[in-house]
Amino acid sequence: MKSGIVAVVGRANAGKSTLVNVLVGEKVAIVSPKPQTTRDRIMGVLTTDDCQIAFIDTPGIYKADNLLNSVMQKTTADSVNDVDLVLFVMDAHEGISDTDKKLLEKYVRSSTPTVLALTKIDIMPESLLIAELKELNQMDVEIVPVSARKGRNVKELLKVIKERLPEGEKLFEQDIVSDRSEKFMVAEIMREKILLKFDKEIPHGVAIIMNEFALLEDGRTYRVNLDIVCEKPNHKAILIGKGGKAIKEVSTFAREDMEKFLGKKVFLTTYVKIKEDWRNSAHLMKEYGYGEEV
Ligand SMILES: Nc1nc2c(ncn2[C@@H]2O[C@H](COP(=O)(O)OP(=O)(O)O)[C@@H](O)[C@H]2O)c(=O)[nH]1
Ligand SMILES: [Mg+2]
Repeated sequence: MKSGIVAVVGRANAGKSTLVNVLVGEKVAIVSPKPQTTRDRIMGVLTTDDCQIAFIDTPGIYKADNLLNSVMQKTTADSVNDVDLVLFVMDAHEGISDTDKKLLEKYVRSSTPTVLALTKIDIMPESLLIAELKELNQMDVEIVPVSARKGRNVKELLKVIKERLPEGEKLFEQDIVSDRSEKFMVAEIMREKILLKFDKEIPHGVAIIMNEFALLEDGRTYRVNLDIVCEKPNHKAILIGKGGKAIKEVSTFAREDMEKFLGKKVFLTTYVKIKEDWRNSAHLMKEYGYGEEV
């Protein structure tokens, strides 16, 4: 059987997490239209009759402007060491820049096999895709155009990846789909809804702290109590909204998705707190679980 570890890299917002979720067949990473949605390295595992592939979703590549971002960059860089294959994801509908090409070249020249996924083909004209394929033609890399959102050509991509992986035994148990706990995903779902609802700096300055994540005795209900940590008093005011309207709305969305994810009822309580400039505090970041192996 084929077995291996695949690092998923590319620019922020390229569509890496969406693609990993589709490849694995379950939601292992949260997705939003904003860059820097993924803060940690998250592993999603696909096990079939003839292969086991562990995809490592990464925060992606961009310029770091605070300590949290630098830690995320290091996470991305570390992830490509000791893997069997690099899956480079490019947002094809955005167009391909020289920077993209240079970055890709770096991976292509390395000793690790690299596959390029050109994604978001559902929202671009075919003529642009053809032009891009032509432009990338001289590079020594297998290119697979896909749409993660529509599930187009994902099977083909999987086939190309599989062909390039070594023969080996399973590294993980059959039924493992992620290296993250349910508690972690529930916190991430809260963060995803905040990313979807609020703009600009607010969601990027938010961390979620889980105070309680417990299955009640009835076996059907989780009690979830969490803090939404933000950076400034005016952020707190916006997060809560007039008469608590905003936080109520976002909590309802989060609860519904948590219930779907856990397959149980969720009793969710949230509290908004301020920790000024936590993204530049090594000790607070550690407390919130960033930059450390889990
Ligand atoms: N139309 C379209 N949008 C996509 C596709 N893949 C991802 N997106 C969107 O692109 C945005 C960024 O996706 P995400 O997976 O979070 O990107 P990441 O930062 O690389 O992990 C989200 O709004 C996604 O819904 C796709 O195949 N087609
Ligand atoms: Mg992501």
